[in-house]
Amino acid sequence: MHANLPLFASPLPATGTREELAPGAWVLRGFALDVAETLLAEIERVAAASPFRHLVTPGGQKMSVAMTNCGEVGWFSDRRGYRYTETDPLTGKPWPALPASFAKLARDAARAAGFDDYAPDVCLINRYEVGTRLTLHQDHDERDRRAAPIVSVSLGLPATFLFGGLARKEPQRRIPLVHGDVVAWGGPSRMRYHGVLPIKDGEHALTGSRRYNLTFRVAR
Ligand code: MD3
Ligand code: FE
Repeated sequence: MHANLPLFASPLPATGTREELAPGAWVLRGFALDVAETLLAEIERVAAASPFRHLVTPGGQKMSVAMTNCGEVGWFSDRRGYRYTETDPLTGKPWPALPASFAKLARDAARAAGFDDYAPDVCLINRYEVGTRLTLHQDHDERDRRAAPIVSVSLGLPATFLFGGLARKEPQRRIPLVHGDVVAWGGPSRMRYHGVLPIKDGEHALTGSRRYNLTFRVAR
């Protein structure tokens, strides 16, 4: 034990720990830390081809999270509804390919959470500024929704993740997520309600005043 360890408890579990929040829902602390700079550089490349944009919900609300995608399809929303598309409606071109570093991280993380041979066909990239939030929702636009897990990677500013139940009204746990944390949600947790509280003001050495989140899915 180091002599200068603080006497107060650390507010977050240490890097390298693995916690099962509920059956099939795993938090892998710091799992993406050593590839974070590579992931951020790839986000820049993806966004140079398919820029971040604020999508409009079917109800006509502009989302405060800015989004783009890479992979065989991409998640999209407008007044006509939520759906996956093969081309980026903004550019008319196919979504940028899933970088090899993304595919490897998603596969390794899924395996660490007990899901073998994970091969996502899409990565939705969310960009949060200070104050940006994501209201409570379920991810139900994927064709094969019960079989494959979702893997999510947090980069940059910290966030408080809301982890609810299978009904919107169930109480939500608050899970702090920091740079490098990975979560994998499959099996009986795949359809749980979830969201992100407004991002607090701050600065991160690699992302400035932003948070990025990668969510890998098997959409079709
Ligand atoms: C729990 N993104 O893009 S990822 C989303 O931090 C989304 O940007 C959040 O929710 C973010 O749809 C949270 C973690 C996540 C994703 C899907 C889940 C958690 C989940 C599905 C079921 C339960
Ligand atoms: Fe979601």
